[in-house]
Formats: sequence, C-alpha cells, structure tokens
Amino acid sequence: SSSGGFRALDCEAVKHYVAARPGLQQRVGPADSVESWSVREVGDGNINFVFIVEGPAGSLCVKQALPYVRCVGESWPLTQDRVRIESSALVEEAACCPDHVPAVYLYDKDMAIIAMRYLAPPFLILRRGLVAGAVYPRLAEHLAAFLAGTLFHTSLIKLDSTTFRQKVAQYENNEMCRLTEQVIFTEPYTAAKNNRWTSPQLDADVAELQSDVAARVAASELKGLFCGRPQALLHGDLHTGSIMVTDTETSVIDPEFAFYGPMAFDVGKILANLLLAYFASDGLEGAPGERDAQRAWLLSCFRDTWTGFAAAFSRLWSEHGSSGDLYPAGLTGPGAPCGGEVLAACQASFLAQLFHETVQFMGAFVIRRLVGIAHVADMDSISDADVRATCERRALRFGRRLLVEGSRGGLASIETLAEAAAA
Ligand code: ADP
Ligand code: SR1
Ligand code: MG
Ligand code: MG
Ligand code: MG
Repeated sequence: SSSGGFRALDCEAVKHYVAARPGLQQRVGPADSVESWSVREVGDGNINFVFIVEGPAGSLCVKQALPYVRCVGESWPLTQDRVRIESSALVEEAACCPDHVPAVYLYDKDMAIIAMRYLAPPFLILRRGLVAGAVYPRLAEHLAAFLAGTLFHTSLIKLDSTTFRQKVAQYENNEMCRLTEQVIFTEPYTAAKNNRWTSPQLDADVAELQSDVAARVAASELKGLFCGRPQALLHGDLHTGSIMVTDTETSVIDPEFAFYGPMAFDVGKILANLLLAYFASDGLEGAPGERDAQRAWLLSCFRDTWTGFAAAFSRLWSEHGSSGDLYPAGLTGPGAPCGGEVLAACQASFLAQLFHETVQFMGAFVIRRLVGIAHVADMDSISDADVRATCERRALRFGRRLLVEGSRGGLASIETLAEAAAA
C-alpha cells in the first residue's frame, strides 16, 4: 500500500534509497561501489522492518515502519507517526546517555524511515544472549545509567514546568499507548482472542488468573497510572529485545512507544524481563545445574539494576534538581530552612513510591508475556511443552504476587524480592 510518497522497501530498494542520499551513501561506500553493497532484512521484532546495508566504507541500519503491526499484518493498522516518536526519543536519550544509544543519521517522515548506526557483531540482542546462556558483567551498571539519565533529565525534577508540558505534548503517542493498554493491561485478564499460552498445561492457571478479582483491580490501577501520570519521557518498550550488548557495551534501541508516563513502567519492564530470563533458564539448560552461574548473575543483575538506578537517580537529583519546578531550591535547597533534610526526605519518599509501583508493573509485564499476544523467546525456546509450562507457571505465580502485593508482604526491598523469586 502507498500514500503521500510512502512505499514499502525491499532489500534492493533500500540499496537505491541509501545510494540516492549522499549523507547516507558516504557511510557505506563510493557511488561507483553500489552494486557491490549487500542489504539484508534482519527484523525479528513484532512491529517493523529493519535492513542492514554494508559496503566498502561501512554500514548502516535502516528501519522502516509500515502502516500496520508486522507480526499481525494489515488487519492491525498502526500509525507511522511512531517513527517521529522513535527518532526524537533516540536523540533525546542520546543527549542524556550518549554511551547507550545508537546515533541517528536520518529521519524521513514520508518514507517512515530512520537510518541509524548499525550495531555490528559482537553486538547481539540481549534476549538472544541470555537464551544462549551468556552473562554480561556490566549490564546492571549500564541499565542503571540509562534509566537514571533518561528518566531524571526529562522529569519535572530537572525541568521547568513550561518545558515539561511542551515535551509531554511533543511525545503524545496515542495509538502506541492504546496498543500497550490493550495488550498489557486489559487482554491478559480477559478471554481476548489475541491471548495465547502453553495449552493445555496452563489452561487452569489462566482460568484462575482471569477470574482473579485482585489481579484485575491491580491491572486496572496500573493502566490508570500508565495513562494518567506523565512523569518522565519513557522508552516505553524497555525489554531485553530492545537492548543490544557486547561483553563491555550496552545500547538501547527501539523507543517507538516513547511517551510521558510513570517512571516505574520503564524500570519495571526491564526488571520483569530479567525475571523472565531467570525463570526460563531452568528449562533451557542441558543438564540440571548447568546454568547455576547464569541464574545467580541474573538475580544479582536484577538487584544491582534497581540499586544502581536508585543511587544514580538520587545523585542526579542532588546535583541538578534545583533547576526543576517539582522540588525547587526554595523548598529543598541548601539555603532553605532544613533544606537538606527536606531534600533527603523527598528523595526517600519518591523512591519508596517508585519501588512499589515498579514491583506492580513488573508483575503485569511478566504476566502479559505468558498469557497475552506477545511472548518471549526465553520461554518459547524451551521446546518441551511440559518443561516450558513448569517454568511459565512459576513465573506466572510470581508475577501475580508482584502485581497484587507490590512492595507489601515479604516484598519490601529488592533483596527480598530476589530471594522470593529464587524460593
Ligand atoms: P521492532 O520495532 O520491530 O521491534 P527493533 O528496532 O527492535 O524493531 O529491531 C528489530 C531487530 O533488528 C532487532 O532485534 C535487532 O536484531 C535489529 N536491529 C535493530 N536496530 C539495530 C541496530 N541499530 N543495529 C543492529 N541491529 C539492529
Ligand atoms: C501486538 S503486541 C506487540 C508487542 O511488541 C512490542 O515490542 C511491544 O512490547 C508490544 O506490546
Ligand atoms: Mg523491538
Ligand atoms: Mg519496536
Ligand atoms: Mg513486557
């Protein structure tokens, strides 16, 4: 389908698209080398098409959004405005965290294309590395820096309220948010046609979830937070398939769901995906105990991501928070009466609330990947359905507990949470 100059590209057409734009062409190779370039489509996500272009001078990644959801087809139309959101968010995130975001070379509105840095091997999608059994010693430190940097610098703690409201409007991402509301906060708790699960093994578990009053109350409250609390510019889809890693580097891609929402959504999503990897690892090992070291690392990464995030966020707040309108210097600054004490109390209260919401969001993200439309390769790679169902049931029960209890009960700290996951 085509409209307003848009056309869907294939590999051959991508080559000519790049060759016709000098700023892109020069990155790949001289004009007379075009016939020797290689292009391949590597998209393994649910939504878009991704092409890698390589030539004698270098390489490029070209991402194109068709006006529908790739994994469903034309029956699920989806706005191509998501490319504007993604390119703006990549630039904004790079300003906060240049080490953890690929450089954008071009945004083409008509063609719904972003050209960006190709994260060449050894860069690998984190989820794939985890399924293969790998560990990434610096991942928690990098995730903490990305989360703290992007969430703090785009929040009202840092910004004045005029700038903040302008950004909230700039990142209005209605259709993408509505997709999230539907597939994460509604469908898993109903008899929606899109849902799937390992059946018949989990039929009773899913029936129990879908008749669970407390789960539905909590999911609805989270949807309310998602829709009603513009707190910071979120990545909006921060799972392990949106992160590329090497042993020493971490780069976050794919912020097409970016919008102003509750910080706990991003923090909870990445932590939930680390938990899913943890619960899947039992089913992915060749012999019992083979992945003990990976499981221990996944739990420490889970803990250190939260702890590192909380520390980095507080540090940024103490250093740069007085410029923002939420906790202005007159209330919390060194010159204000008891300013230091007020600042410390505000930070403690803020992080306690954020932790509670993070735990609940985490529960919803675990559940949606087991019961909803979009599953994770971590679980799907477990070929024996009985083994898979055993891992998924454990994750589902833990997810339900997180969703409903939040940081109440025995889940008051990240340490007790990690212990409860392992129990
Ligand atoms: P979707 O929005 O469909 O999920 P993604 O942006 O996640 O698309 O990209 C899909 C896949 O394409 C990724 O899993 C990754 O393998 C590859 N990819 C995307 N961007 C890059 C990049 N900049 N460098 C290398 N590979 C990339
Ligand atoms: C149709 S649901 C597809 C899912 O994939 C994306 O990456 C988001 O997580 C979305 O919910
Ligand atoms: Mg993706
Ligand atoms: Mg995407
Ligand atoms: Mg998720």
